[in-house]
Order: sequence, then C-alpha cells, then structure tokens
Amino acid sequence: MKAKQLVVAVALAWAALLPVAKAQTNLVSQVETKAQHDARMEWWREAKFGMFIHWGVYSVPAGEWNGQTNYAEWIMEQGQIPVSRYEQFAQEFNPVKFDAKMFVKTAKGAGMKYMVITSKHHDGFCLWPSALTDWGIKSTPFQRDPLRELSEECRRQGLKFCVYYSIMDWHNSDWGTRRAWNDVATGTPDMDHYTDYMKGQLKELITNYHPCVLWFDGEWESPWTHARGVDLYNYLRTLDPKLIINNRVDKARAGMAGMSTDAAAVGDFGTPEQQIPPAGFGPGVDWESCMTLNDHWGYNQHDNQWKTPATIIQNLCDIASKGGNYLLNVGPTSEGLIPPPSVERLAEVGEWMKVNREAIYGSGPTPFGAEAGKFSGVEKDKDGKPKFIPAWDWRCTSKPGKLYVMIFNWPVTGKFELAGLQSKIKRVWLLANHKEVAFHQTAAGVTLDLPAAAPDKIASVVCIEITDKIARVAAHSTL
Ligand code: JFZ
Repeated sequence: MKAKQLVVAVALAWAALLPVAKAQTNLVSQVETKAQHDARMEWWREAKFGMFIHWGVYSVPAGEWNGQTNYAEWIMEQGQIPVSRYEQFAQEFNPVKFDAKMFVKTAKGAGMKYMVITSKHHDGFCLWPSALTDWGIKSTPFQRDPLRELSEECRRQGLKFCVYYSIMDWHNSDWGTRRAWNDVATGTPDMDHYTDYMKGQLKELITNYHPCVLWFDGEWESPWTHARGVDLYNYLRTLDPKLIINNRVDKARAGMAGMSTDAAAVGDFGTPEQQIPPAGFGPGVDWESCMTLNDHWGYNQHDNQWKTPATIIQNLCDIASKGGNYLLNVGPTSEGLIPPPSVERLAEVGEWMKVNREAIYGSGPTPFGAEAGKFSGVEKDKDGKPKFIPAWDWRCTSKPGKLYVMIFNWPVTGKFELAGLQSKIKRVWLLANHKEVAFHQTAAGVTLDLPAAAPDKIASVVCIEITDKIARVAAHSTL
C-alpha cells in the first residue's frame, strides 16, 4: 500500500469509528430517578406563570443610540458601542425608585408564582455586588443590592426567586468571541478561565440568594460546547441538588422553538421564545414560553406596542392547555420602575386570575388535543343571521376529576358543544359566579347550556366535574 493510500485508509477507518467515539464521550447529567426528578420539578410544574425581568445598565440609554431608537438589551452589540463608552452608562444607573416590595407585589398581584431576573445579561453587567468583577452594580451610584432585596422580598411574599445568567459575555476578556469594539479587553480569550469565572459567580448567586431556577442564555456561540454545558449543569446541581436549570445551559436548543433536539442534552425544561408551540410535547417534557409584554425585553422608551390583557390572558390559557409555563417579561427603567403600562396590564391579568386561578395552577394539559380549540364555524345569532365563530375559540386544562374549559368567544346561541368527552359528568359550573350549567351528555359528547352573556369578556371558565377518569376523547386526544 502506498503511503497516500495508507493515509486515506487510516482516515476512513478513523471516520468509521467516529460515531462510536462520539457516543462514548457523550456526557450525561447527574443520575436521578424519575421520582426524584418529579419531586424537584413539582413546584415549577404547579406554578405555571412567572415574571421575567430584564434589567441592567442598558435601561439608561433606554433603547436609543446614535439616532436609532429600536434597541434595548442588545444596544452595545447592535450599536457597536465601544465597551469603554458603554461602561459610562453605569454612572447614570441610579434606580432610586426601585422598591423590591412593589416588584414582588406586582408579580404576585398578577398571579405569578416565580420571578426570573437578569443577574447578568450579554453585556456582562452584574446586578449584584460580585466579588469577581467591578463591572456591575458596584460601579454605579446605587450602592444597594437589588438581588438581595428581591430575593428576600420574594421569600417574604411567597414567590420563588430565580435568576437569568448569560453565558455569552461581551465585556469579559476571556469570552471566546471577543468583539472588535471591546476596547477594555486584555490578553487572549481563555474559555477555561472564563468558565472558572462563571462558576465562581454562579456559586456566589446560589450561596447568597438561593435561586430556585438558573435560567441560562447566550449559549449559541461556538466557544460554548456541550461538554462545558454538561459540566456546568452537574457542578450547579452539586451546589444545590434542588436547583432547576433550563436547557440553554447546553447546546441543543432548536432556535426560537426552544426545545432540545439531542437526547444527551442536559437541562430541565425547554425554552420556546416569543412563541407558543402548536401543541404540547407529551408527558414528562417540561417547557416554558418566554414572551415580552411589548416588543423588547429591556426597557425601550419608544416601544408602545403593548399586548392587550386579552392576548396575555389567552396566551396563559393556551400555554397551560398545552402543558407549559408562561414567563412574561417586564423591562424596568433606570429609575427602577416597572413601566406603568406593564403594571396596568399585569393588574388586569390578576383580576382574571383571582376568579379563574384554579383552571391554571397545578393543571395538566387538555385531553382534547391542541386542535380541538381551533374549531371555527358558523352559528346563527338570535336574529337568524349567520355569525362566524373565529378560530382558537377555547382551551381546556385538566386536573384529576375536573376539566376547565376556557372559552374566548362565547357562543351566541348559548350552546357549547364539546365533542368526544366520554367521562360521566357529575356537575358543570362557571368559575365566575359558581352558577350551575345544565348539560346534555350523549355518546358523541356533551352540550352545555350556557347563559346568554359571557361572564368574562376575555376568557370565561366552565368547570366540568367528572365522576371517573378523563376518558379518551375525540380523534386528537393526547391522553
Ligand atoms: C435571548 C437574548 O438574546 C435576549 O436578549 C433575551 O434575553 C431573550 C430572553 O433571550 O434571545 C434570543 C435567544 C436566541 C435566539 C434569539 C434570541 N435565537 O436562537 O434565535
């Protein structure tokens, strides 16, 4: 065999071995039984609704740089602001109106059960006084610790305190893809050194504030690897065995759809972003859709594209009906205030939750399949005129012995058909006023005789109590 052929043959043999070699180097997460995993995820699965907070030094420019007004937390990158110039924003970050009580009260009032705040976003700015860098709250006139105040207040008011932490860091000299406009960086990027820095910071966060979730992000650039993700996941779980960690700690997320595509990937839940998946992912797959209230995560003074309370409430119903959680964002100002349009909308969500919360907390997905609520058709109104019933009409959640039908578009005839329900119905009532609803059950399903007017304009909830297990329903059943 000639030398060249030998090289090719060896290369081919090596290539053939590659998948095996790769499988052998697949790192796995810490060993945990299903029961242990379920116990760790229990509060999170029950909670359903949380507040995301994007707050950092980017709230100072408030979305504006060089005549452009469409920025927010990405302003340093998108505006290619020299890091030394960006650092100056810290001197103007003095959120004297920040009141942890109000933040927690706003979240709790909306019916949220947990809070996830940016301890460090991609700009590397730390919202707590880290011993490992001066780039953070320590370099601002604001000599307080927002994470301490919020974590203590969450504990007082019974909310779970959680933190977001960006893996990518545009400020740190060691992050592997250093920006051309990082004029403060020195030396050569060193990812091992950077990983030590991350671990040190995360240890600070865990020991000082006891976050219940670590919500990673910024994992997509090449310096971050599957091996680093697995190592970090395992390290954090040794610091706090109860910790819940999102899938962005690893590399397998399918873009904005947010679910991991690799069975070897670590992470306790998937993270769809700015979208709600068309259906759930079946039992045992945990996920959380994160969404903005307007069009930005961080504060942008020009953004008035606020979602309506109807959209927010119906998104919550939609997500719950598919078995997911809803993480809804606010972007506080550099004065430390949650923008009033956000506060107002969250208060409206809270009004709805006061009446209808049992349809959300601790609920499981719809037994009817995600397609069922998409029914659209034509009904006759009381004058006999045809009326189109828009798509995405209703959603359903479930609990043992109960179904919660959340109706967005009240039927003009007052008759609501629920095709395919086989379980024996005991009683039906409206959560809004506890009034009983008459029903006619047949082999094909059930018809509800609803009152003429919807008790709630946005989503009226009908509770259906059944005597037996939820029986397989319709063609699209997910049970
Ligand atoms: C990320 C952040 O960049 C953003 O600032 C915000 O914190 C959000 C919650 O998460 O946004 C992303 C992440 C991934 C993609 C797009 C935006 N992606 O994969 O296309």
